[in-house]
Amino acid sequence: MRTYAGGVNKSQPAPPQAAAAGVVSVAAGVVAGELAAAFVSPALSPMTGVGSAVIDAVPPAVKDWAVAVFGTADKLALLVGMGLVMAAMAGLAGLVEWRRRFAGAAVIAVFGVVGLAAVLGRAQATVNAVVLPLLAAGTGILVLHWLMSRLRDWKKTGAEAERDAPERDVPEGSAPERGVPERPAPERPAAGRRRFLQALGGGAVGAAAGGVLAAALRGAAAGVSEFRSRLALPSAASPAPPLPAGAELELGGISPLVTPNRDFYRIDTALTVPAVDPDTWVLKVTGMVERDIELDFATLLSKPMTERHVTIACVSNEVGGNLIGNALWLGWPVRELLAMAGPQSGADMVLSRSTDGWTAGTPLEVLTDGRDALLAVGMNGEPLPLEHGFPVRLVVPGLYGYVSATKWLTELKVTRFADDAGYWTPRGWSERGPIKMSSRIDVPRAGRPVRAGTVAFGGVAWAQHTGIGKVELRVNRGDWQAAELAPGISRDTWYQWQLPLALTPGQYEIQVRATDLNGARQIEDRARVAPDGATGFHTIRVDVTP
Ligand SMILES: Nc1nc2c(c(=O)[nH]1)N[C@H]1C(S)=C(S)[C@@H](COP(=O)(O)O)O[C@H]1N2
Ligand SMILES: [Mo]
Repeated sequence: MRTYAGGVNKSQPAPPQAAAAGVVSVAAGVVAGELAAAFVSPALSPMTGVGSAVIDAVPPAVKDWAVAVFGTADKLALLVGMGLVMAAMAGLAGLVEWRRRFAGAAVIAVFGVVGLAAVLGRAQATVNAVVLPLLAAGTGILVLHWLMSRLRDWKKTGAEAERDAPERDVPEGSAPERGVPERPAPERPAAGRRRFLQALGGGAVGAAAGGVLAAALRGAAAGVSEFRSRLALPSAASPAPPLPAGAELELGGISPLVTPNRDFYRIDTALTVPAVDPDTWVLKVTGMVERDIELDFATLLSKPMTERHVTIACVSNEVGGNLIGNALWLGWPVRELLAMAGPQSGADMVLSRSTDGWTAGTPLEVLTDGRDALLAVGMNGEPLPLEHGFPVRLVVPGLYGYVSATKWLTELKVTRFADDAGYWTPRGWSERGPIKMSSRIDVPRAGRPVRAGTVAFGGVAWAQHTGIGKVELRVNRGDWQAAELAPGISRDTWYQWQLPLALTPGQYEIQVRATDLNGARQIEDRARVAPDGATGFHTIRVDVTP
């Protein structure tokens, strides 16, 4: 009887292999999410997000019970419990997918939504936090689709083989007709089975290997994070002056004067955030120096520390872009370390190197001219976050990050521009990278309509190590109007500005420009970010509605 020609018999119960396919698929998805989190930032782990959400949601009585029963293994118990629930759901996903295509995918999508809800509920919800649960669910669905098609092929060929077997019976003695090619035999069930099991095994081994890698990466980062959270920073011998009154404008939507660490832009080439153990960390000063120096972390912390606000920026920051941030840095002036080493005459560059081999070439002059170029250990009152260079990084007022701000710092080689080049220089970026003066409109947000009347404009302007003297706006290329400029923290930081404008309904083009304390004006001509930083006026279009 051919009741299911070529297909799968839906009335048959789903084979147990379908459940196995579901479990392997979900495992692959979870591992994809965890691995991506381990690379991008452990704080984004979807599993941790869900686990934390469970902990938050559980009533205190249940928490007490869990601690009483499992003691310090309560977190482990939670993870094991989550694993069991997920495995059961995953098996179910496989079984229902067998019955109805996409039904299992829908179950996996529910995992994704739960993960999403968990990460969105946490304080540090960023774009990446949203991407990871989606990546995990997408991977799970793809793997499920792949395994189920192998499983269907196997079960189908099994069915076909049975069905076709009598037809292919050739009467004994009669040789196949010459010249007529034999009909290709349907794949034997054994081959289909082998192919499915290979796929299942491959998926399982891949997920396990990825899981081990993710766990190793997280383990290393966790050890260093633990050290970091216990670390007490020394107080500053030279504390930052208090913020001048009025430096922070009261204008909703403007960038905060000091950028919180969790909002601080992050740029680097590191695929995984380096986990540098401060106990074994040393900073070497080498090259054209009278004395090589090795400085360990405890010695660095014992030095008289300077604390300063410095606004650092990325050369890839577009006009109006957000690859810029202002933080309170704590560190030992790098000029003091260089003075101990004694640079030789002829040296004009310091090639700083990170633990992962990245380098920046900074003019020796800039590091020794008295500005607050720091071997920084603190950022906004905390040890450096791992992403921002823990335990030690360079912060140099006035230079783009790619020629100065080496994170996970491990070596300073005193050398010459003629002999050495930082990482980005041979890749099409300038040897020297002073930050170009620029200004930005933060409010109103570009593209967001505003009500007619008095419209508050505000933003930031920067000309590091020179300082901003004036910020002006113009409407539809009319006359420049001076904005209120808040007192800057120092010439090494950005300044806030604001200007209320009376606008009637219509469409407007608003532009901003800055002038520095030497009277030099921001460059109007547009330049791209490569090779040494963008120029041009930040220009926004504003729709004013009645
Ligand atoms: N080790 C290392 N340090 C680095 C980089 C890098 O790729 N690797 N990028 C630099 C660049 S281009 C910039 S703009 C700043 C950014 O610092 P942040 O991520 O703390 O904002 O770090 C600099 N330090
Ligand atoms: Mo950068």
